[in-house]
Amino acid sequence: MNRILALSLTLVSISTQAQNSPFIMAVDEYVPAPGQFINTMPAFENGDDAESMARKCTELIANNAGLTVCLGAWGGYITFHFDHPLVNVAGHMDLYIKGNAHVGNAESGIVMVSQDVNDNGLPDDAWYELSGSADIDSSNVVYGYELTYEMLGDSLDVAWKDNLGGEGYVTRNPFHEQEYFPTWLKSPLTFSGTRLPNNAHDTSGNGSYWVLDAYRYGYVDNFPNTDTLGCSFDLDWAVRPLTREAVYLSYVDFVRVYTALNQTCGWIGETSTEISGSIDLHPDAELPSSIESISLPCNVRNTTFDIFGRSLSNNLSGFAVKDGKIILPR
Ligand SMILES: [Ca+2]
Ligand SMILES: [Ca+2]
Ligand SMILES: [Ca+2]
Repeated sequence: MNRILALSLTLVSISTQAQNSPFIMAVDEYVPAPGQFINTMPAFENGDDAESMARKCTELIANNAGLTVCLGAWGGYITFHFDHPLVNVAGHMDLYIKGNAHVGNAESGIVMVSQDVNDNGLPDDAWYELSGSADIDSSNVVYGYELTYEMLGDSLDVAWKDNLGGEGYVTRNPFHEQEYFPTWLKSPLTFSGTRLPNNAHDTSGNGSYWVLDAYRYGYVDNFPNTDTLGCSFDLDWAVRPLTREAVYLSYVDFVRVYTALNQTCGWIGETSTEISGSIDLHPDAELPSSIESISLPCNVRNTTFDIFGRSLSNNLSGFAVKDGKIILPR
């Protein structure tokens, strides 16, 4: 074999090994609500703007970096994408998302998904929510919730008012001295979405020990990362945010996570979802060939779930979480 032929064969074998990355490629948007870890996870520095803050989030959570971004109080969100569309494989969970929950500290966030319908590479198309267990288990979920945060001055508690007549503060505490309002964003700051019923209990009776119960399934930062099934999501759960009508999505291009609880737990402060990574559970699945098969509204979900909301057929034994990193099978 001559050297040129050997070289070309090597190139062919490299190109056939090229495959989609299962990890987040980049963060598109980071719009947190106020909170005690805002401006520190990631750190705001003078001159930072929305673009540079999103880039800092990319450095923290893309490519299995395994560090953590804080979304702040209710409504705060992050949007990210992979280097390929995420395919909805029938009968299987499609997406795993890492938070930093431990048992008794569920700071649950809702997942939204979107297709780049106008094909401009930006997350500016219709959004759908992945319906979690509270939609079934509770009559106290608020859909169409809207909340506005207002900065009252530097280093003061941040005021909020909602569309139900409620109001309160994201209160400061002695452990975190920086500004709690996201410095690069303008006040007032309004969010809309779904509000989950409060999950916190002061089990001590004197405010010293708070427990935040996990919901059964379907939320980020709700179970420890080692519970791979509990941290996984099926695109078959997609619904229209207000009507909760099920929508069949054969793939999505963008994923968003937002803090779904509006509660403050004494000295531990406001509840805020954290995210520290995500993986596509089947990065080499084939995209649907027909454009007609995309986003057909329907009223019936195709997959059957058990009482815990888990697909009766799933394929999640292939990876583990160790030292904050996701370990994929060889
Ligand atoms: Ca699926
Ligand atoms: Ca958390
Ligand atoms: Ca778009």
